[in-house]
Amino acid sequence: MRDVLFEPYRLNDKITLKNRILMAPLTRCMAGPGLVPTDEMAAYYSRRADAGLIISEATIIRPDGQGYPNTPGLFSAEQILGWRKVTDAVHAKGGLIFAQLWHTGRVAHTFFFGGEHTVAPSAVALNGTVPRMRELQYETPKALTVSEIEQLVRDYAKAAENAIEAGFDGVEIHGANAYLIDEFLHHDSNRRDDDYGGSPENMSRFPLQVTDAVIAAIGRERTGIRLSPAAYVNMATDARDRQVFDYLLPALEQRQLAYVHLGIFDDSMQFDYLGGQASTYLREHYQQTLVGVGGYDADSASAAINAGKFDLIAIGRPFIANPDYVARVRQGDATKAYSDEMLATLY
Ligand code: FNR
Ligand code: 8K6
Repeated sequence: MRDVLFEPYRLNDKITLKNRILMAPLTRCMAGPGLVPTDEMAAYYSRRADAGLIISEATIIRPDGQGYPNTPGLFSAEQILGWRKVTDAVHAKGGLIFAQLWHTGRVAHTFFFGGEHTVAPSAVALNGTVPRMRELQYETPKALTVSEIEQLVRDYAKAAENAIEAGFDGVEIHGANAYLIDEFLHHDSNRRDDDYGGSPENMSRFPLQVTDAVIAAIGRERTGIRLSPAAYVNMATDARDRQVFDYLLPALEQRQLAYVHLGIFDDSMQFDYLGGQASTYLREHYQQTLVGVGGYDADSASAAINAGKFDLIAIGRPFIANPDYVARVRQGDATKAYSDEMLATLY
């Protein structure tokens, strides 16, 4: 039954994966000064190069996108050179790697970039404090002007070009987990009454503009997107959000992306307003390549793929615990259990 995981999978004319196991994007907060990827990061990713596709840890597109310490960037020449070492190391072992492009929106903090304010669709603050830096209270963001939104679209496209220059095989737009793009897609964080808010079409406008700009920069074959139709973290639930994703998913389907990737920690969660699991909802509205994630092991992932629930599986925490995750599953060996203490080192 697990055999399905080891079948090659053709994403499109340009990219074929050697198996269906993706390494999920995993923030590790281990970049060096200047948010430059390190040699240790290159070694860490290359140890996992037998994944069908590695998605990098979320990587900020510009300074005011930073919401956690030492997260890598893709906006300076030094960062591009640092990533080049990572992509070279992964390619040398026959792997493929996409960069996850990130702006944290209102989950950013001026502490990290020394600016005057954070930015978001609307001036609605997140309640709470930055994880592991409990003294930092989230700030009320400045609502973006239309010209600032247009600049952000250009900045995503530039980061995508930088990713290709750094040797990445493509990019995943981080449109999930209550960060900037997702903030446009939910009523809790988007209270705008202009062309970017108030209706499913308007709330989808910025995510689609970013997608189109990235496609124009690097091609649809090299562009994926991660989405969280369920507001499950850093966001209040609003049943009207469902209509936004009902509109967005067919619009993304028309663009024939490399894939759509669910963003969630536990895909067994049920959401009334989505009619059940988030992955089931996505499959009902999106027929092209879909990546599932969230609490799966090799058996449950194979079963879900065989049942047509999604086409590829992303594995997160087990990949932190087991650099040789793919080999272990292939051989039927036991995998080591993940624990949070493992985040302290980059093995
Ligand atoms: C994550 N996750 C995550 N998601 C994302 O889109 N970008 C990111 O940078 C991160 N970073 C991150 C760090 C850590 C330490 C964890 C545990 C998780 C979410 C991750 O990609 C995945 O969706 C979840 O971990 C659920 O999958 P698993 O771990 O159950 O296989
Ligand atoms: C909530 C969904 C978004 C997922 C991003 C989570 C960010 C996790 C931060 C991980 C922190 C790792 C800290 C490592 C400590 C290093 C100590 C030397």
